[in-house]
Amino acid sequence: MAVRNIALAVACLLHAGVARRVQPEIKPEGESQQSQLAGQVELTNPVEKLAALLLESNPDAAWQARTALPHAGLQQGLAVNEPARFAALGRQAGSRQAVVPPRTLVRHQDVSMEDIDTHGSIMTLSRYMLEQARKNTDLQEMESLMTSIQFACKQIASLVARAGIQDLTGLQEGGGSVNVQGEEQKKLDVISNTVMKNALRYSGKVGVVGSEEEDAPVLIEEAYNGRYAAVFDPLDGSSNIDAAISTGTIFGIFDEGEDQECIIDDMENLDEAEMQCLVQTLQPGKSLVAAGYCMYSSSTILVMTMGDGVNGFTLDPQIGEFVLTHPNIKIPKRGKIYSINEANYFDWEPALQTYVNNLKAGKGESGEKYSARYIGSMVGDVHRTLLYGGIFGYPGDAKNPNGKLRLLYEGSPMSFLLEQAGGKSTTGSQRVMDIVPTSVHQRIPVFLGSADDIDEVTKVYKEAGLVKNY
Ligand code: AFP
Repeated sequence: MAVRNIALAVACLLHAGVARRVQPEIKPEGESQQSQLAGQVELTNPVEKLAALLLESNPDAAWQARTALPHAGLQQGLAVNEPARFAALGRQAGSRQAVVPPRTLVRHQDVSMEDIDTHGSIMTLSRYMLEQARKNTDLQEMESLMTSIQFACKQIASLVARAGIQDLTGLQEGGGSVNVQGEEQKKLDVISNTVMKNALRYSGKVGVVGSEEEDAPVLIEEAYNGRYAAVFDPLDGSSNIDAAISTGTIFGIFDEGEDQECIIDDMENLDEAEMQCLVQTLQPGKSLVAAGYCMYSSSTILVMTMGDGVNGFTLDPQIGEFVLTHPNIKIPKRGKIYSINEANYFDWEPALQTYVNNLKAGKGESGEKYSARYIGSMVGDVHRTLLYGGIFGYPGDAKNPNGKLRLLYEGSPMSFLLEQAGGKSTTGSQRVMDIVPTSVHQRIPVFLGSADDIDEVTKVYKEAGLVKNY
């Protein structure tokens, strides 16, 4: 903790511009660095004094403080100043070696001002949204909404990361808590739903939310009511949570405009007409104005589209911000991976069985032998598909003719993203984005991925006469 405070103090002073960096000239090998530096030191400003004191009182802490600093420029500032402080304090050259392990020594020539400036101009999600809103004033409300969504993602990421420590694994109420779809709720399903719902509510931009964990759409009270309708799955893949495997939040945003209004007397006891009104606010995927997911994995990644391409932002835990790491994602036109729960093989249509067998044997259209990858968390499987290409699917089968995935908060938002990245999405015979929802938790079969892979599976369905409209 003390080290962190020291680091912060030094960082603040450096950041405030009080640091005058000593630029030691690096002389040929063999010449004492201490002698190079001694003549250049003036302990005149606060940061130099602070650094000198720090090194004098606790060289180890100073070293740790430097390594704890998140900013490369600041690290460099200390690294450059360290030898100077030692020289000024009359220490021996050998003691510098003891404090600064050579493997991590940052030499000032290695980091240019351009590098430091680049760090200063990181494209965070907040900045990205601000810039979009500046270019297009229609997006100003979306900017506020995305601020709330990214905040919820950070909260859920933190909960997921600490689930094993904070007793957040396992079933809600020790078991027996079941959502409207008959699925047992995990503790984190319920908490994540509240986090997401509150974030959307207090954004003041959302009028109605539809969630996997809510029986019916929830109308936001008038004080916070806004123009958008939001649909989400707060913690998709939560059956993986106890094993610390990837999970994610999926969201989609519809623009309802100011006109659509449902008058609800009692949210707890909706009558049929009120229910219909709320359901009507939920639309086909092609009406989405934004969609995305947050993936909680080895890193937390937020991937989103507002209908003009797909961008991915990685949460930098050192600064607590989502940083643009995957600009303008484009899915490969054809992949070599299929991602499908093959345990359902014997319930599939024979045409689908043949299609997958062909992929495995290298007898599909591409002639390539495919690899299988399946996490069982749609967000993780779709994220990999987006980056590497191939096909992800949860088809209908003999037991579940409509498959498992939900149209509103899984199929549609993911299809929007995939299409925006140059991929495609189908039920096998119908574009997912065209399907008008008939209920909040409607299930549909989904195949999504590389354009050529989806064209191939669509052809298989067509040739087998497997045509169905949802
Ligand atoms: P859970 O949220 O219950 O873990 O379900 C995850 C999911 O909805 C989706 O993320 C997966 O792609 C799919 O179900 C996995 O289903 P199977 O376990 O039947 O393969």
